[in-house]
Amino acid sequence: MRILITGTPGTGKTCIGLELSRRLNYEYINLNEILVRSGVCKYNPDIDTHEIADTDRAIEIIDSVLSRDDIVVDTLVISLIKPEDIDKVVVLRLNPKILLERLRLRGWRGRKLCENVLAEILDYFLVESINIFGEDKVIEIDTSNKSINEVVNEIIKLLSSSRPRLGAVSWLSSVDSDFLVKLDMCREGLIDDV
Ligand code: DAT
Repeated sequence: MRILITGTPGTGKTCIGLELSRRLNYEYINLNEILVRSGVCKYNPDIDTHEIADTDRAIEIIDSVLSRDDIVVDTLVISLIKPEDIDKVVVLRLNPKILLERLRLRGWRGRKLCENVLAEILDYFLVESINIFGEDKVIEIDTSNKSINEVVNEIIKLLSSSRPRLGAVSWLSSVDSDFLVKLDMCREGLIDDV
């Protein structure tokens, strides 16, 4: 089986992907790292992020990575992946307030920090995953206040179920509007922090 693990930065893709691959005896592949190391990305200092600059070469690399079987692929780059190459997509979710603190611990500030927390609130990776792979393949997991082992147990249980698992969270209805406004102002550069 080829499993994709995705979600906003800081939701636990690397930790959970590594543990999931160990438990399933699958190979763990960090696709973001492979793409950055292969030189197809360009660093954008304005948003302090690597962006894909050579799309054709990136697709070639992704195709070659996905020619293997029994893999857990950790990635933020889902738009270049062919849906037929993936069996299941695990989308990790995390309470935005916990995510904010985790990303702060990483040293993220200002626009980059707020943009990512807003992406989590607005279900960005969930919506993208459903659009690209179809809801039958998507498993959405709320990781908030759960250990890595608890999350991995939940994923393994859901992988063997034929039913999709969506609607795990609804951050937009639970965050207060003040917080949302501040995040948006920070993303726009109007304030330095939330
Ligand atoms: P990602 O790969 O999505 O950016 P990560 O795996 O690097 O995320 O995890 C980000 C940080 O959060 C890292 O310090 C480990 C911690 N973490 C991950 N999953 C966790 C969990 N379920 N409980 C507590 N901390 C967790």
